[in-house]
Amino acid sequence: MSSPLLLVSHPLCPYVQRCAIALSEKGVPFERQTVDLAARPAWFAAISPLGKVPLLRVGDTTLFESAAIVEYIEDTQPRPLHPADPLVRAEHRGWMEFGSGLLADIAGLYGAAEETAFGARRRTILDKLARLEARLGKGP
Ligand SMILES: N[C@@H](CCC(=O)N[C@@H](CS)C(=O)NCC(=O)O)C(=O)O
Repeated sequence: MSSPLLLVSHPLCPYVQRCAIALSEKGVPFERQTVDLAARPAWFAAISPLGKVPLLRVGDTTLFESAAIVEYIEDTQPRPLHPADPLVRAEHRGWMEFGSGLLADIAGLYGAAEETAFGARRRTILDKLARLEARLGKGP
C-alpha cells in the first residue's frame, strides 16, 4: 500500500486549511504533522524551501505553496472542485490568488506595529471584501 499523503501543518495557518479543505471535500485520507514555527525542527528546515507551511509530502516528494498543492490535489483526485469551463476555471484561479492576498493582508493587520498602519491595513481589507461581496452577489 502506498504511504498516505502527509500535510505538514500549523494549527492556525489558513493556507494549511486551504489544502485540508480540498482534501476533505474530495474525501482523500491524509495525515497531519504539526510544526512549531517558533522552533522549527531541522527536518522541516531541510524540506521547506521557504520555511513555511503547508507542505504536502507525497512519497519522497515534498510539495510547497498552497496553490500548487491544491492544484496537485485537483489534478490527481476525483470529485473536481474547479468548474470544467476553462474560462470560469481561470476566473476561479484569479479569485484564489485574490484570497491569498487577502490572507496576507489579514496577517499584516495582526502584525501592525501602530495605529496608522493598522488603519491602512483595515481599509485595504475592507475594500477587498467589498469587491469580493460584489462578485459573490452574482452567486457562486
Ligand atoms: N504563499 C504561501 C504562504 C504560506 C504562509 O505564509 N504560511 C505561514 C503560516 S500561515 C508560515 O509558514 N509562516 C512562517 C514564516 O513566514 O516564516 C502558501 O500559500 O502556502
